[in-house]
Amino acid sequence: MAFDMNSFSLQGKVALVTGASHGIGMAIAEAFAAAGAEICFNCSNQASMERAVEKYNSNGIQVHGYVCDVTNEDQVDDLVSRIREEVGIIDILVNNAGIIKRIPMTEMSAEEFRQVIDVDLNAPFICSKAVIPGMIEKGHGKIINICSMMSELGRETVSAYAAAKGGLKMLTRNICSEYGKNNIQCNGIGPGYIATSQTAPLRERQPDGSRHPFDQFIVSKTPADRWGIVDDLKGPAVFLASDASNFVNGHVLYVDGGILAYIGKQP
Ligand code: NAP
Ligand code: GCO
Repeated sequence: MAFDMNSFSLQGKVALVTGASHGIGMAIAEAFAAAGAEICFNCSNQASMERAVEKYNSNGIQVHGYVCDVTNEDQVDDLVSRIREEVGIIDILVNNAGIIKRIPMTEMSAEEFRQVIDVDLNAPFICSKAVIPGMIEKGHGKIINICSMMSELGRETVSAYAAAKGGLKMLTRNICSEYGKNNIQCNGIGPGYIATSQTAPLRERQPDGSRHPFDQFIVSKTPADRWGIVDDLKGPAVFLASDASNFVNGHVLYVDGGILAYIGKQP
């Protein structure tokens, strides 16, 4: 059968990208809009949401912006209901909202650990659980979980984040296992080290003007010889949100410039 490039189109689809007030989420939402989707996004506060709507609009993108704490099940259920009334049943969910706390494990409080697990793992469960019934009703759905290098690797100070992102990889596989029969595909995207506000502390110039040691370390570990940028995630996200990936399920697509494949430059 001749390949139809329209299989990459998101025309007529309703997408919810959580935490898309900036960074990776905003880039994915922009890509989905370019592919024809109707864009809904949420973030944690009104000011951030309003700034983001202005930014989308300045780029010619109409969006539906909402304030919703993804860790609060009642707020998420209300969000999904509102979107259904105002826009339509959600076809594509991207669980992107996330936080990180870089604290040595023995100095991290249990509450701080729980906060990271809550946003980075419990919230994707809550949001996925809220949208799956509508996807079953429509006969199709796409869930994309934004995982991480830390779904595969650990490093000092990110115990909560790695535990959450490792769990998110397995939640991805479980949603695939449980709802694949309903024509719902659940995959992950594992960004490498991407230049956003979340990683800004790892790229800060030193007092003497030199590059942050971690910045140099990451570039040395990346075959692409650079940090990723949010635009690097656009194509993979559209692919996993589109009909072009209807037989791809339970997979984590690493968009990392090759870090996971590479032992690292000889010192
Ligand atoms: P970011 O710039 O810190 O943005 C995080 C987003 O999540 C913001 O929109 C924030 O909303 C939202 N958010 C946080 N807590 C929330 C909550 N409780 N309810 C609703 N929204 C909430 O992060 P990023 O670098 O773009 O990362 C986005 C995702 O990619 C995260 O899951 C992160 O773990 C993952 N990731 C990032 C990298 C990287 O190198 N940057 C690599 C791999 C994976 P506000 O604007 O209201 O704060
Ligand atoms: C860190 C970074 C990473 C990135 C990303 C890598 O402190 O190691 O924040 O965790 O955010 O998750 O894929």
